Amino acid sequence: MTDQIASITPVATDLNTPCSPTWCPGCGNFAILSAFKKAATQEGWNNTNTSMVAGIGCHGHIVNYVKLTSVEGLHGRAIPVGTGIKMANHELNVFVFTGDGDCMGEGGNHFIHACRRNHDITIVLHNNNIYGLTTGQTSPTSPHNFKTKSTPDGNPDYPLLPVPLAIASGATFVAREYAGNVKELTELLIRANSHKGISILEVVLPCVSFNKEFGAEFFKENTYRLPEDYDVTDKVAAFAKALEWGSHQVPLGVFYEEAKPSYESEIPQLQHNILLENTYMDRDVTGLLRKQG
Ligand SMILES: Cc1ncc(C[n+]2csc(CCOP(=O)(O)OP(=O)(O)O)c2C)c(N)n1
Ligand code: SF4
Repeated sequence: MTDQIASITPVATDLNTPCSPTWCPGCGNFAILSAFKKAATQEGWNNTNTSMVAGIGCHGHIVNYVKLTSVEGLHGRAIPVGTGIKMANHELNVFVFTGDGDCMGEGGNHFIHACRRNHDITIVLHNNNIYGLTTGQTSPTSPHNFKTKSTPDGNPDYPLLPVPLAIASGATFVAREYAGNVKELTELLIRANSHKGISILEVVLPCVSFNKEFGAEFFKENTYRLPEDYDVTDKVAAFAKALEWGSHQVPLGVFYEEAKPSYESEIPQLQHNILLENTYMDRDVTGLLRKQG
């Protein structure tokens, strides 16, 4: 951020806010909050250099518990708010926190196009495979035959898998972590933010109140780490790994990474200074608006 804007923005001295989390005891969102605060403290993310955006859902409450400049968008619309912030000031670190309902349902279109455009932002997708805030309905990532109050006879739909969708849509950094692995998640948040281009970080987490199928036990028993010799630049292999989901078969780690110019780095108006500081000529546009006769 430029000196002028920094001088009028008071820097938060710590990341705590007066709000206490209202999540259910045992909710995986606590671990994501903890990892994000650790990463922010380590990297010096503060309210002059970092912005948080969240969608609507339990995940979205995270913005209330970190003292950084933030916006809680409409349900499904967190990503366009995040890309808008990045366009206005591309020097900011921009984190979008979204849920499986928020991002894969109403926000699905935004997700695909943000991946395709390679905006230089980080999307943290809190995937608990259910609508938590609205008290436990089937979401786009819920498994086939999954029973919830909205599908009491079993989910007739098949799930969307965010990792292969991100890779297929053109994302240049795609990873998955379990919320309970706070150390690894902290490192991934830092790595995702330093990647130039879009970073999709799917964080699988328990919703202890409404999803009894994917609890901490499930993730403990069924996740494994991608091996050290795994080649993150091999897109075809990444896609095959990304399709793995099931018993003893949920890979964690970085699936895919590609060096490619970010959207912002290719926009001419962003090459000299941030858009917020551009001066505009006072143009007379009445001729443009006049009806051609
Ligand atoms: C435009 C709009 N559509 C639907 C809703 C209702 N709504 C609020 S949160 C939510 C689902 C949240 O699920 P998810 O995004 O997975 O987040 P979680 O609560 O599980 O963190 C829905 C459908 C809304 N608030 N606004
Ligand atoms: S309903 Fe689920 S996601 Fe929401 S706070 Fe409770 S445990 Fe967490």
